[in-house]
Amino acid sequence: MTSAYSRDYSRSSNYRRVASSIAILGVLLTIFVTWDSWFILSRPNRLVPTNYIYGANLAEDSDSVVSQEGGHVAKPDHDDESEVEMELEVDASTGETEPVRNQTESSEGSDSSDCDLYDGQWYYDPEGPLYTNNTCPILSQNQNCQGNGRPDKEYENWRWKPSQCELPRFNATKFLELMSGKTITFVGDSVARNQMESLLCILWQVEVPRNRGNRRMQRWFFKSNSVTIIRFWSAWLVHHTTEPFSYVPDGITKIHLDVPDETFMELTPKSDVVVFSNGHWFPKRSVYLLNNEIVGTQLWNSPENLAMNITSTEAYEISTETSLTALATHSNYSGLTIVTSYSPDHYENGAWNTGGSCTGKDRPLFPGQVVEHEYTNIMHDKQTAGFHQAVKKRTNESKLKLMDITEAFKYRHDGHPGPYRSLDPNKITKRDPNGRPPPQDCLHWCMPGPVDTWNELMLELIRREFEGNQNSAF
Ligand SMILES: *[C@@H]1O[C@H](CO)[C@@H](O)[C@H](O)[C@H]1NC(C)=O
Ligand SMILES: *[C@@H]1O[C@H](CO)[C@@H](O)[C@H](O)[C@H]1NC(C)=O
Ligand SMILES: *[C@@H]1O[C@H](CO)[C@@H](O)[C@H](O)[C@H]1NC(C)=O
Ligand SMILES: *[C@@H]1O[C@H](CO)[C@@H](O)[C@H](O)[C@H]1NC(C)=O
Ligand SMILES: *[C@@H]1O[C@H](CO)[C@@H](O)[C@H](O)[C@H]1NC(C)=O
Ligand SMILES: CC(=O)N[C@H]1CO[C@H](CO)[C@@H](O)[C@@H]1O
Repeated sequence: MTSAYSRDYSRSSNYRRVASSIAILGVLLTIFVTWDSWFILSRPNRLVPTNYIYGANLAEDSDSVVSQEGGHVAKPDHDDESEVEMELEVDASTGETEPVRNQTESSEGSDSSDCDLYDGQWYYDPEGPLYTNNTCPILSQNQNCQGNGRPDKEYENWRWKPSQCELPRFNATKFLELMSGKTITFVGDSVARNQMESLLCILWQVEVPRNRGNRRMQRWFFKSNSVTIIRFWSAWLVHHTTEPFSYVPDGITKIHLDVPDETFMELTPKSDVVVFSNGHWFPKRSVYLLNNEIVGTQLWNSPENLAMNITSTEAYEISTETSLTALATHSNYSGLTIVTSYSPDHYENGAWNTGGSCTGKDRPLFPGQVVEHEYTNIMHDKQTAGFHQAVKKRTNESKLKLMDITEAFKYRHDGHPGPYRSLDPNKITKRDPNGRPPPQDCLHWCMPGPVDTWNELMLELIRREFEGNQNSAF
């Protein structure tokens, strides 16, 4: 810890570039920079009240984070604020857990090959990002923060340092070699797309892929090593329909929590790596079913369902277990499944449509500054629980890993587009005279930006898995 600290201090002072041959200034600078650039991320206990009713609290902000793929905007269920467009891309990966045959979980090792990647701190890296908005032609305009006029840039430079080991800078050549002849598939909502585009941008710097996509999915092929990257949309990971069911009319989404999404069951078993990322659509209006019976509703009430007890967060747990178990017991799947944990948003002092804002955040939070969001913590815990249940049910040779980014990314309130979510030259980027913030996206991540770290973590998981296998095979 001490050595890492001093090493990174020098990087930070580099960055600060406060020319100081004066000793006293240097000392002051040391104190300042040290304090400024380091965060010790402890893992606070999560307080999850047992009798908390989420639905009511979420009625307002749930839709804010919900959007549809392809730029369509999910309309809020209430009338105001329809101008706020959000696309959601959320990754949920929590904790690195290695399933083992006897269903115990691997402990966190202390050597560098299996150190806890999610316990660490952010530090300023003067080397800068892996690509820029000008060198990646496919990044979504909504996450092209620099291209959309965001004035500050420092958020592109903060990198993640696990306490017990190094997280190497993404090596695109290494990734393509490890994935040689293989397919990696991203499944989830707009946060999954955020991560997939980040990966494409990083790889684009060494090789321009061929676009082999179709209407069902995005698909990119890297010829050098025959690597395929696929992404398709599955916001709940389970079967859903809008057709009338029982007393629930047409148009309301019915989510069958115990039936895996048929599209991903068809497409993912052939993959070598599957990356899941979702969660942000659960606050949307919907009706939950188990065994073809209505067991809960979200933002939709009728006299029949008042006593039902499956909330949006429980629905997340059940659907996570369902979808992961379906892969972990599939007779033809032997891949590596990586679950990106729930991605925290940063609407401060309100929700997306009630004055919540991340405007003007230009650096990560300091230790102790994180304001815990109950919903984020509960979603993380529910997802983690669903993950562990799937681990226990696993029957095939596949591997399940939780990429637990939630805690670390609570510190990155600076990493979102904020008001810089479009090219629109007339967009409002400042608070109005009454102090109300402009419409903004505090959920998705700028590219380049913190989301690139997810792929560095993912590469490390893949490396441990594939290199480990190779070593043990010889
Ligand atoms: C489970 O596996 C671990 C690690 O391989 C081993 O130490 C432990 O004894 C096993 N437990 C049972 C009940 O087999
Ligand atoms: C990239 O960002 C810069 C501002 O940093 C901007 O001038 C440029 O137009 C952007 N390029 C693209 C392709 O968005
Ligand atoms: C990246 O990986 C390649 C292939 O494994 C290796 O030859 C190269 O040295 C690596 N580059 C860096 C900067 O580590
Ligand atoms: C919901 O209620 C049923 C019936 O009372 C009970 O069996 C079930 O455990 C409850 N589920 C949750 C998540 O509370
Ligand atoms: C597994 O693959 C075999 C051979 O291609 C196929 O017949 C079978 O239906 C597959 N099983 C599942 C569950 O998809
Ligand atoms: C290699 C292996 O363990 N395959 C199993 C995967 O799961 C299916 C269904 O549960 C089993 O039939 C396979 O034997």
